[in-house]
Amino acid sequence: YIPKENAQNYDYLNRLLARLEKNKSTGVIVVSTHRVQRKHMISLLIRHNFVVYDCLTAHDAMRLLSQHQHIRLVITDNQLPDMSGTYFVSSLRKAFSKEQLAIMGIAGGQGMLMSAHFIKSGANDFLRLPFCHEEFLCRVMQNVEYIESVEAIRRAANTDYLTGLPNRRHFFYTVTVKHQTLSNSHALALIDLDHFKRINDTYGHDAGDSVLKTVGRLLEDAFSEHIVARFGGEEFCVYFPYHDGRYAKDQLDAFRVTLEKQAILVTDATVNVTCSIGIADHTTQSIEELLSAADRQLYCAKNNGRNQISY
Ligand code: GH3
Ligand code: MG
Ligand code: MG
Ligand code: MG
Repeated sequence: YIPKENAQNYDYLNRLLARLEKNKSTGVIVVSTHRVQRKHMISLLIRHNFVVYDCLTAHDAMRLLSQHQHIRLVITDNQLPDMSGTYFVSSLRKAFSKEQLAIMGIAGGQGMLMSAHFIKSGANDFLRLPFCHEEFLCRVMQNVEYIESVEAIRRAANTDYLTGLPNRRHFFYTVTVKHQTLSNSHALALIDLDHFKRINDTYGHDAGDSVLKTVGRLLEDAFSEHIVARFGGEEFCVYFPYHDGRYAKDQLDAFRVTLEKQAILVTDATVNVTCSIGIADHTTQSIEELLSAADRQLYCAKNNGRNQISY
């Protein structure tokens, strides 16, 4: 729906087109027992490219949410066959925060407090029936865009800007969660590039950056089944949630040889770089303890002449 006053505004139209493209991968659930009103909302959403799920009960909606990752918005009526809309909202909030999933309550009639009830139960928004198309769509877009911008901020906060790998903060978060749910063996490897300062000094900082990107990509390719992160500077980390140090050592030794042989193209030269690796494993240790043990091993690898693993 393009309002007349925006028909000649190309900036607006471009944004709208981009939005319509994004909507193709955005799921919206509509829960209501009112057939006419439900079909009406669904047809508006479909016309705007959303992937729409048509639900009669709160339980149907909950099942869909557990099956599909791309749902960003739930629109719910207040009178559902299995529970009230506000109860449904508070149940959803136990599993999804306001930043993960937007919920919009809808209700008609004289009950002026309905909007407050919905919002107190955890809804992001409320729309009174009967609604006008444009307000409905504006609110839908606004709620979906809110969830997307929180996702974008979260992604940026968890990613290392240079290499695109998870950063130290994200690494700790993922690994701590994994560690709590696992009792099997696990191992951690710290990988530090050798004499990296010389690369910066000889070829310049941009060349150093290219080398870091290449090493990040090589690590990502080699350890895609494990958890790789850039720890800071020229230091990377691989966590093996299901394996011991012996396994990690074999894998990393192969990586060490690959890296040693790899000619890395920078602006007008090719450079070679080696790395030193410290590995630690122990089921009973906390991640912090594991990390300092790996760091001690890394120190040994450096002291013993670099381009080697210490375990
Ligand atoms: P060692 O073998 O003992 O590890 O020597 P090294 O030179 O690798 O270690 P050192 O800690 O002395 O120097 C690390 C260098 O890494 C210094 C710093 O300028 C460089 N560095 C850290 N982060 C970046 C980055 O994001 N980009 C570039 N180009 N260089 C970086
Ligand atoms: Mg150093
Ligand atoms: Mg180094
Ligand atoms: Mg270092």
